[in-house]
Amino acid sequence: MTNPDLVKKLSDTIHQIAQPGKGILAADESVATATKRLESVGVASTEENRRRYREMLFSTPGLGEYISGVILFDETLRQKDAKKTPFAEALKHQHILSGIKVDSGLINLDNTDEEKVTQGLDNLANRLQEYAALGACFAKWRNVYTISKTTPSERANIINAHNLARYAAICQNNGFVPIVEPEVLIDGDHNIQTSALKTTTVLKAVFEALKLHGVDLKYMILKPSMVISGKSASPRADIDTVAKETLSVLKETVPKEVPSINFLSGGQTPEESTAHLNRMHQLAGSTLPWNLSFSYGRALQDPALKAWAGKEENVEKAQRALFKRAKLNGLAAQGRYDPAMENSENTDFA
Ligand code: 5MM
Repeated sequence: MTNPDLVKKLSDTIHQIAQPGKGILAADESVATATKRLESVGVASTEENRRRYREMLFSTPGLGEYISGVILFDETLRQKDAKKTPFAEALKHQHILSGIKVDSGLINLDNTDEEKVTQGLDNLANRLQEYAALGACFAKWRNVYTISKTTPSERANIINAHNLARYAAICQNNGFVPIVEPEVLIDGDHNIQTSALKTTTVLKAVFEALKLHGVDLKYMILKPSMVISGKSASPRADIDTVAKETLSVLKETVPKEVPSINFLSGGQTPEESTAHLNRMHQLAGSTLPWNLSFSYGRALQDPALKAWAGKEENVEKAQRALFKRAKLNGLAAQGRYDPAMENSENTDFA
């Protein structure tokens, strides 16, 4: 990366996102996923209800104390709050940067056992120019990998790594910091050692591809899954083991040039994902080469979604629930969380 204007843009964005004690709110659910989430609390997934839900989240007082970036979906980046302020601008008033999900989802990868490949490279540079005009400065692309005896296959691993790296290269050359998200799914009954092995293979392929595609590691964010037992494994590894195994895999695979690692929550409960992040900091102390934080979707939003349930009279309660998770994760990102904090009913707004 030699163009000084691009370098300045990318390093300013990284600097703002990777602030200690702050993380990213992933609110980039596509219409299909947003529909599932809204219907789970009895709300019809109309464009207006999706807008109202996102307005409730983004207008949480003091959110910018613990959240430095929000990832949006295409529809949301084009929407405005009730005062007709575009969401990207409203977030800016909260000192929060706007990001955009640019992948267009998953399809089956031919000649594999229904493994997935992520689509969305077509026309990406042009789309980024439009997203920049709408106020976004970072992007996200998610790959998914399933764990079984035969997966991730070498084919799925390599193809997905190259797509992710091409996306990252296109982003950087258009002034966008890429969030590189290889999600190894929690589904299955595998043990944590299997998760460690498979996650290592995936991350190694991703960093080889990033190198091959000339991606400058200083201007990207890695959004990995934690190394964790499968959802239906019994017994499941405890907090200490998840933290140790995750740190060990990251130290083996992630170059120190990467400025920030922001985990996805991937189906962990809100409390689990906070405790795991916190334990990693407590174990590592100040020895980590990267900022280590969160980019949670469900683990930040679920309590707020349930409290809101589509009703205007619940907005403040819902915002308090989001603020509480943002604050506790902000503390966890510095190793300062204590599970006893979960019991404080009224986590005050800033
Ligand atoms: C793995 O999902 C991402 C992180 O969210 P969690 O912390 O809940 O795991 C999330 O950003 C996801 O990529 C978006 O919700 C978009 O998902 P869809 O399925 O709509 O592409």
